[in-house]
Amino acid sequence: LLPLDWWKHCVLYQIYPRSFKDSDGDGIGDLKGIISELEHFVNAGVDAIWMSPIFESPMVDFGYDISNFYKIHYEYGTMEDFEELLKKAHELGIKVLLDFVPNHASTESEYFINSEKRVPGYEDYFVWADSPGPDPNNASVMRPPSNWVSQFGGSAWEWSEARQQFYLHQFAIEQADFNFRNPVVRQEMFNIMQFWLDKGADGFRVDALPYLMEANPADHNGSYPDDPLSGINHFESHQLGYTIPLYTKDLIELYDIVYEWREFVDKYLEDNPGDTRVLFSEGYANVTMTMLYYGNEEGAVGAHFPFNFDFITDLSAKSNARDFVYIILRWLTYMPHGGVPNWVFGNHDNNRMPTRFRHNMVDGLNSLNMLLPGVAVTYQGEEIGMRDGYVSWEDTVDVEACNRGDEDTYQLYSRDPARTPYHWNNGTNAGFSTGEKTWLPVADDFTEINLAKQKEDVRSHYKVYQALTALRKEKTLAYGEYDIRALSDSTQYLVRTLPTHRTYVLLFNVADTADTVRMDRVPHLKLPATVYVSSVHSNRLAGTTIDGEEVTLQAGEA
Ligand code: ISL
Repeated sequence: LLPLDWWKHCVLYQIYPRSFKDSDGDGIGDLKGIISELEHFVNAGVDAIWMSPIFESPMVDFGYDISNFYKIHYEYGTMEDFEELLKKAHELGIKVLLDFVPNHASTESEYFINSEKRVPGYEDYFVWADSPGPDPNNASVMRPPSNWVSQFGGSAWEWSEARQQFYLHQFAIEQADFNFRNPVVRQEMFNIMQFWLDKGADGFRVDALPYLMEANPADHNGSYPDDPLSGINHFESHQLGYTIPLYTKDLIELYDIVYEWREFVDKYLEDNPGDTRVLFSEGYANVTMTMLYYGNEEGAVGAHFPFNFDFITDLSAKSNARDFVYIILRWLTYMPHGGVPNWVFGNHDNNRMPTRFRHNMVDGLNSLNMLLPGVAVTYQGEEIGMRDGYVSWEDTVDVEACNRGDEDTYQLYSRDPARTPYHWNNGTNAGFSTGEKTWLPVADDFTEINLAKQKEDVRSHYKVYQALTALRKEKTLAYGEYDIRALSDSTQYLVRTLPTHRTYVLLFNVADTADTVRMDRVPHLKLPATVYVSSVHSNRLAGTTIDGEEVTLQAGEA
């Protein structure tokens, strides 16, 4: 067995820097805070971290609106802090990935300011378009080029008085979409990646890829075509298989750009030998379009992997064991030959895992994550079972919630509940900050759910998590075959086998009632079997054995 390349079986942990750890008491997390807690990753068994954007930003979309791609945001620290973080993480054997946001830039960026003024070289940096004319009902308002709607609500076109044209923004008004048909923009993206790779970053999570390109007016009589289904929301689009909208998402041309980026990082590695630098791509799309990020049938290679959001979009507390098996096998079935799978249970854009599923499923879900083949992704807090925080309308800061919501509906859209500060302990602000006020309120269950307590408790989500990451070092889990099936509507098994090595079996009851299953239906299982890890509320302790024809699993037990 040849050693696996570092990223192929790593535990990847997403840090949301604003909410991880505040070192200076301003109520906002920062790089020094992350540096002070690097040991957490070693203790938890994490191999790599990716940080949501840490670059200069007016913070309309909390860092996803970048005004300078080459600078660290002042609230987060300095370039020296970043260099120190990188050095210390690397000393501890932890890889560091950055968030690369190629689709758009802040309207406060030099790029945009220059483009709006038509400074030579910048004229076509963004997607600019003329208006078809003034609104017939209100001559002072210009009509937008098309009916396209932004992801955050409202028209995706914004009028620029200065330039007397509209610019496209598929997200907030302050996030202008780059024009990827312009070779100067394509080159600048290489420059940005090169800059951070030269600093020593191990790779990138690449943001919002499905939106990279839009229909070309040249193919539509010189104008941007109206989209019959523009503005359909994310959830509705998903119901319809994510094939819409037609002209602003999943355009086939965008994949070539991803393949170019892969060539670029591979070339970078050739010129700068060392450990593999990676690209992990972000995008919600149907399975066929998602798989194209890995590469295509013609042999082009893309991202090292696209994030697998199926546990977020296709499974919930309502799913039964057959749904789980079906959705897991879908990814593994559609994945191209040689692809590395990955499993994501939450992120800063979606409700937290224990809230979307059930609290009693935390350990079972973490077990699936860790025992399935490939990369296990953890969003900060999942290792201790953090739940959504309550954020009142007054405290709501998420641009999507503010744009689309009002006091009655904001909770349908708000991403703030998944972004509340990390629970380190039961002290002031859960140990996140010594400040008076934190940028988002700390969830009030922090006295019950926090890292310090879970380190002390004899059994806790954190200890289960630690045991699981330790178990991943076993060769069977890194190299072994998998077999996954439903034993009943409630319970699934996952078996991992490797010749001459120990076999591992996960049993997971996803229902909210107990379930009894027959052991002779689990292939490769030899009784008595030793329990290595079991959920916090299980009656079975590590080291005990299972030896009987039937096993009863409590609700949510693994
Ligand atoms: O969040 C979504 C569904 O839950 C997506 O539609 C999401 O908006 C899309 O995948 C892009 O998200 C990323 O880029 C956005 C930023 O607001 C998100 O935080 C980021 O993850 C714009 O940069």
